[in-house]
Amino acid sequence: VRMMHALRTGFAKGELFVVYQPQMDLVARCPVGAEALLRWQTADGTYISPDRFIPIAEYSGLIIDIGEWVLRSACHELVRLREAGHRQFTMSVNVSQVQFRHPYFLDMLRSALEETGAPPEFVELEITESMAMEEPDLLIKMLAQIKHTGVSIAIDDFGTGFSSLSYLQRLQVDRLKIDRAFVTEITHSARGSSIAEMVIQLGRNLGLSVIAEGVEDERQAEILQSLGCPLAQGFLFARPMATTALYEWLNDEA
Ligand code: G
Ligand code: G
Ligand code: MN
Ligand code: NA
Repeated sequence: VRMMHALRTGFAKGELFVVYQPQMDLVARCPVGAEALLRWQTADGTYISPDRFIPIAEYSGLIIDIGEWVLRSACHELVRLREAGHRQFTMSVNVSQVQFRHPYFLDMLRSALEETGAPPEFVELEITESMAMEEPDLLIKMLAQIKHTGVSIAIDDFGTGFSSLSYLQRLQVDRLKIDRAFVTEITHSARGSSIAEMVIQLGRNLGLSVIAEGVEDERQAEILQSLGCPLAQGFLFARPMATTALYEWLNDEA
């Protein structure tokens, strides 16, 4: 309850901010997009992890306003990036289950796009695999309506749930994100790459984009590339960054 109050006032006081982690084309080794990630630094300088405060934002309902603000911030940043010449750049935004079920989610999405001028075809929403498995009928309907706005959908933490392949085929999603745990395993054992390999193959068979997350070293990147994984994200390439750092990083990459 105390953290809920602190989060509410912290959000009002502007203690929350969004950082952006670049996503890379593994072959060309160039940035093609970014994931927006929420951060909270309290007035006394303490960082609180989203793993701790997002659940609180969810059960208190604060996630509705916070999530809308994250989406708008990310859309706004996408527009700025395009103005700076990054015209093929995509922007991914995490969406919580609570937001997704909210009756005004689609209206919120449409007005965020309209009011920021962000082109929907460069905006992606990340839903988790566990979300994808609850209430399939609602989900299928929602995904169809989101598709209609032009925004694409990625399944985050893919491989950690147990969605069946036939179910996945029915979902209108565009991208699978290989969970960090499976990327870490790649170099840890002889069969360590089997899940990553399976997801990459699955993506190819279903015509979906695939991105590996949590890539921390060159060996992981090389193996992923050799397995045909087109995209990657992780500390090897860049950490999540505030916008000024992101622009500097992009200039250095160019
Ligand atoms: O960035 P970091 O690894 O600390 O994020 C921890 C978790 O918080 C991740 O699972 C990430 O998806 C989630 N997260 C980060 N930003 C957001 C956000 O804006 N909305 C939601 N719903 N989850 C987020
Ligand atoms: O669940 P989700 O994929 O949204 O979480 C993304 C989180 O993973 C971000 O909070 C980010 O800080 C973290 N992250 C991104 N790249 C790496 C990495 O290479 N290693 C580790 N350990 N964490 C990472
Ligand atoms: Mn994510
Ligand atoms: Na993830």
